[in-house]
Amino acid sequence: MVEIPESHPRKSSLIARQGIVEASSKGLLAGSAMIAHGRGEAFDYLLGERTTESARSAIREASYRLSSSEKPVISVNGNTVVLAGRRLLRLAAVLGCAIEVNLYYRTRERISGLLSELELLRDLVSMEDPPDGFVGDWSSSVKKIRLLGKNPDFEIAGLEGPRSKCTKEGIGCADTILVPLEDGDRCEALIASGKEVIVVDLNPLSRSSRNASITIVDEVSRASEVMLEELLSPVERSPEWDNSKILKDAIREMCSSMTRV
Ligand code: PTJ
Repeated sequence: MVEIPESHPRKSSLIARQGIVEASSKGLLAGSAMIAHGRGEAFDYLLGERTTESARSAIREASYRLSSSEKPVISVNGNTVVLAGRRLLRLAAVLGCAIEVNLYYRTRERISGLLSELELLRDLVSMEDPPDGFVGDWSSSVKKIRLLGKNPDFEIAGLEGPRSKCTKEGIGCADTILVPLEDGDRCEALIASGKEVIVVDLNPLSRSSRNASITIVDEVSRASEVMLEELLSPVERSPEWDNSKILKDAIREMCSSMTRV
């Protein structure tokens, strides 16, 4: 592992890359994971690698819907576990919900490997300090998080092949799903099956971004940190949610960063 000096202006981006490279060499990621990551980085560069005001309002609305839903679930793929696994476990402990490993390029080995990774992280998170504002027994809330995905017993209607496989206990029965880096087809199918779908995607033009109930145009690990803060503050629902406005705001932010050159 290369030592990255504290003063390096792109330290967090380089650490994220290292994580992706290492996980890839362990066989945890899809073959195209680095391409997806690179695309995300390019959009993030245009956003100024920060959570914009409109992304924060999407995170606030998403927090409201997740905390007021009956059966929320967090769906994770390979890139998401590597970049934001620890932070999403903290979210799951606060929400009292399960995390399901659900892959686009599904193999039994990757599912097992990613679940083992999450089990390790769950042990570490259970020993961390609780987030500010959390009430209850942190360690037992973390240890209780169900990690699903190994034994799929349900199919997402309208999708063919291995990517339709999921568990009834998790995605199958959920009313609200947080799905970072989602595939466009699956996002459409989940929406069509009546679920609220909250997507985190740095690309405001992707089909997932355009189809989701709420789109958080932000980097997944950053967005997860902000969501934890929002979940632990009193959250309110917007009277009327206009997701297309969020996408337009993100595109405007990106265009204005280019004209500042
Ligand atoms: O682990 P698997 O098998 O489920 O496969 C995962 C990938 C990501 C390889 C697969 O779902 C895929 O090919 O995704 P796409 O179609 O390339 O879409 C990924 C989207 O996520 C793109 O729109 C990227 O801009 C965006 N993205 C990439 N990295 C991040 C991101 N969004 C938020 N945070 C990131 N760190």
